[in-house]
Amino acid sequence: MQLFHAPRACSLGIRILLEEIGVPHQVATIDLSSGQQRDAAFLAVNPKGKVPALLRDDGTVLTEFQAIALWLAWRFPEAGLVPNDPDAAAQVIEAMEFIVGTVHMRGFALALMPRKFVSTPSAQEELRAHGLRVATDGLHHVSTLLGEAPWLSGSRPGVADAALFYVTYWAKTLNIDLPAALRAFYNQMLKRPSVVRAIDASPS
Ligand SMILES: N[C@@H](CCC(=O)N[C@@H](CS)C(=O)NCC(=O)O)C(=O)O
Repeated sequence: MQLFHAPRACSLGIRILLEEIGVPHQVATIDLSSGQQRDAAFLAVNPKGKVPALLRDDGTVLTEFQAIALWLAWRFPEAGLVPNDPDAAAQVIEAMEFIVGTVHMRGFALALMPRKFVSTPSAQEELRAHGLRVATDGLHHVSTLLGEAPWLSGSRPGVADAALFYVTYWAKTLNIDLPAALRAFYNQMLKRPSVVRAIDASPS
């Protein structure tokens, strides 16, 4: 398998899942800052011009964080990345969808790159502030979902935790004050060999 990944991007979460599973894989680094995601070679892999994209051993490509994360969880059930019980699994998927669909796409995406959406400096500032509010409120919501538990996905970090890690990683870079439960989560994740390998192996 080959993961198309960009340093510090949401594909970091998929990289962590591949490391948690321990499956051999290659990583192709896409330089988003130079616009490599719009090069013909990458658009041939993912016409949407986004990471993560996962080239599987049968030659097919899977895109979208949640689809890739769940495919990995189901393809490698021994890794325990999603609960077997349908009710517990649905709750984990609900949390992952909220983190990716809302905290990332409607929060951090606007806070980090307002110029992609509006052109004037004042509109960009307004959008940045709005994105930060959505991201911060969303992180507080996820913190209540986590409560006293160490992980969102069950007895070990799984699909929702991989998503939570990359948004808390972004929160740290923006100096957002994390709720205590998320600070504890983040610090525990940083101790995991999978996370150390995924971060260290990412050129910055
Ligand atoms: N809905 C997609 C979003 C992926 C996404 O937004 N990826 C960003 C990096 S975090 C990207 O590739 N951005 C490049 C661009 O938009 O040009 C998913 O869940 O995988």
